[in-house]
Amino acid sequence: MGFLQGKRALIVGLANNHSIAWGIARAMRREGAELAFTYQSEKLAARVTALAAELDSDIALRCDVGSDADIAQVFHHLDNYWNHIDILIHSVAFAPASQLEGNYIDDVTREGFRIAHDISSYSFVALAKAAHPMLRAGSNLLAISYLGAVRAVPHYNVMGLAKASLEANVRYMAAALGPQQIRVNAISAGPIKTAAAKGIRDFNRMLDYGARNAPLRRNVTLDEVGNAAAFLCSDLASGITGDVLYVDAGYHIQGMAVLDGK
Ligand code: 0WE
Repeated sequence: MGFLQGKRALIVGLANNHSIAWGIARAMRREGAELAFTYQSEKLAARVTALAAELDSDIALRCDVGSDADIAQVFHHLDNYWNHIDILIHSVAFAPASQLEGNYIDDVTREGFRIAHDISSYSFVALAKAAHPMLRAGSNLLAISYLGAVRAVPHYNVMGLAKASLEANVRYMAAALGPQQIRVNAISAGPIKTAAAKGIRDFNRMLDYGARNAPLRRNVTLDEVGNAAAFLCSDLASGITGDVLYVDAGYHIQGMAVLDGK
């Protein structure tokens, strides 16, 4: 029997079969969870519905996390299928493309800052607020972060501030929900070639740099992030809350780039 048998997971942020959300969904389904999904816009409806079906789910609901009305609708609809939610996955980030290149000081704008923080951080607590009536003791919330939250990564720019906010959100949410035995954590994933990554200049070079300099001398896979997510949201991790677990082939522990390629 899987270690998520009988658990119900709502997964926000699935776009295609390269999404981190897909790695998480697969691992959770393998461990016995029942799944529901949201998708950002009508143009993703058919694809997400088909992916949901691959994992035996017939629940795919439209939700733009920038809209409180959309978020309210999701839980209103979900109420028809489920009477509680055990797991909520937030795997969503966005900043306008102009914010993810060039010099931080030169290129950051008030609007870019606002959008990055709204979609990438506020949306996590907005979903938690709306989900709250369906959560119960033992429920788990999980967000996906990146090293740029705590280190200055070239070109990550205002997304780094938004991920720092997301990680602080994890701590404040964990503190607020802990007394109800609801846990909140994040995974800080190493770079992965997702659809979002395709819009980023020099992404292949970043992947290559990571693979040459991480202790494991490679990048991480969707399955590795998925497995860690399944663990954190399971009763196996019942003592862990408010934390950020690095799933990055060890990259973040290095103090210097590898010398001479060794
Ligand atoms: O969080 C991210 C990227 C998320 C993201 C991606 C896009 C591309 C398309 C947010 N907003 C947008 N907006 C778009 O218009 N990552 C961890 C991947 C990533 O992105 C980078 C990275 C890494 C790693 C950007 C610059 C430098 C490194």
